[in-house]
Amino acid sequence: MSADHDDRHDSPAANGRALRLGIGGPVGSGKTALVAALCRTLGPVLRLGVVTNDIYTTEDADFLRRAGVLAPERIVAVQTGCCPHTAIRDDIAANLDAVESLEERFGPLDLVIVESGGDNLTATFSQGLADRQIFVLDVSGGDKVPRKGGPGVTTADLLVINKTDLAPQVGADLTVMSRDAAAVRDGRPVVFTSVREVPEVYAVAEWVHGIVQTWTHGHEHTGSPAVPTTNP
Ligand SMILES: Nc1nc2c(ncn2[C@@H]2O[C@H](COP(=O)(O)OP(=O)(O)O)[C@@H](O)[C@H]2O)c(=O)[nH]1
Ligand SMILES: [Mg+2]
Repeated sequence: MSADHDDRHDSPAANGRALRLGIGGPVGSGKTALVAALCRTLGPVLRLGVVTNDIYTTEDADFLRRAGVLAPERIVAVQTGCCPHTAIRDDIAANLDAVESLEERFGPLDLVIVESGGDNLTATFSQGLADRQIFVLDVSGGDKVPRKGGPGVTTADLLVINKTDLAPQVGADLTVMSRDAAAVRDGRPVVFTSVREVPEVYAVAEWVHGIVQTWTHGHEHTGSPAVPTTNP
């Protein structure tokens, strides 16, 4: 284990706080499933906190706590009580409070994941809340969705197209989705997942691990503990 690696676990990120990663996308696309998967895969190598957003309930936080993917007190629920996109884009105070309280109580942390309440294709995070964003689409929404674009699809730092296992049932062509996503994303990465079939979500975890390393050290950290990238 390198000296750098020890530093990373004893002190906050070089810029003084954890990377804040927003996960947005339509209701039901698999955001909470992805958060659970990332906690499982990255929990052993990163210090994590999670903030969930629901309109009137704490359903997603409750699900994650029951799943046992992270110490329950590291999962904080924000009840938006309004349009879910408002709470991540316009009036971000409740979410910022939640993120900051996690860092105060459990810091230093490497990564705080903020799951949006789920909305339509237009919801994106304020840059005042999220340093990086993942947008999650769902294959069962149909293969035309990436082509329709929208700010989440086009500008998110990573586009995740989930539920590839359902492609045959809904007649979705993943090649079309891949081509159309590439056409509107100007080189930004796209990853296809089936959280159900491959719950370790290796490619997404590797991408997240990389952005945390860059955030913490200012560059990809070659001595870091590896995230498994291949199926066992
Ligand atoms: N078939 C299939 N179902 C999935 C997959 N990922 C999530 N789901 C299911 O889709 C539903 C919605 O997932 P959830 O994570 O709650 O979506 P969210 O509203 O975006 O947070 C749940 O019943 C999940 O079990 C997947 O890869 N394949
Ligand atoms: Mg959810």
